[in-house]
Amino acid sequence: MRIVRTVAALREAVGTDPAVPVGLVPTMGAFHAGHLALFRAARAENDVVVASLFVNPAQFRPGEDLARYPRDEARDEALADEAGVDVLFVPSVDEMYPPGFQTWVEVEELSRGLEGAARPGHFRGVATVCLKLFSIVRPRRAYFGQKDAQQAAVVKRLVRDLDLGVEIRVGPIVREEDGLALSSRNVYLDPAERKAAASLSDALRDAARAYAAGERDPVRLRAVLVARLRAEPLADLEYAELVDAATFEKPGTLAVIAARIGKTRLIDNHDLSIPLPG
Ligand code: PAJ
Repeated sequence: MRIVRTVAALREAVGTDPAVPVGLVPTMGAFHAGHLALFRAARAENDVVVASLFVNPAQFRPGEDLARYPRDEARDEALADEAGVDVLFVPSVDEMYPPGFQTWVEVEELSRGLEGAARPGHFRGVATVCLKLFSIVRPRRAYFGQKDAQQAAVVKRLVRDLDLGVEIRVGPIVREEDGLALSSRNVYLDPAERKAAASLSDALRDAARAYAAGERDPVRLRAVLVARLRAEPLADLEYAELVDAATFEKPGTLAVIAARIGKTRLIDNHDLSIPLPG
């Protein structure tokens, strides 16, 4: 695996032959099994696999965890190499946002609700860095996780609206044994919080069971989600909604949740028309 830190070195390592399919997995590092599953999916479908490791300051709000976001490049390099990544792109902030940088892309409606409302400017940062990565790497396919469902919807819309010609693949959510969705931020949880964090997937499982039992009223399905989260004293519910998976408009069967466990903000989601095992 090659490690490159500049746009020029990346272009040189990847080449520009349109006949060679390139798969890109954008990441912020602190790899876990969710990231590794995306690397493997890219490996299976492309001749060249590029992963980017860039903690993108533009998608963090002041007061969020940019400064303390977990970073361990040596560990990430070993894991990426093992999972079949050919080129790991690790640019500096200056390489991605050189002095005078002032061009931003915004996916307007999809960025407004839920995560966009809780984190204003977040999806503008995500869309801009993804557009930059697509234009630097020129991948045939790019891989994202369903864990960040609204992000995946924003990126799909970006590609469609700007005719970027990148095939967006979305991998399933990889979960811990108790259902907690893997996240780089789970390391912030102390043991009691870690236990309480399972309440997010518990709530999604309860609602999927209610759906399987015939419940279709979005108000009552939402009440099932809320009840389970309110029953966990360490969980502070931010939102729980049922939305359409493509438009993120209400109503739909995609249940999306955000909650704080102590100081840590977690998100999860699940399509209620599919049972959630556990
Ligand atoms: P990051 O949080 O590092 O996630 C990188 C990719 O891994 C995202 O597409 C995310 O949805 C996926 N992922 C995270 N946890 C997962 C899980 N438990 N199961 C499956 N996939 C999972 O998301 C970002 O970085 C950034 O916003 C980025 C797209 C790189 C732009 O900066």
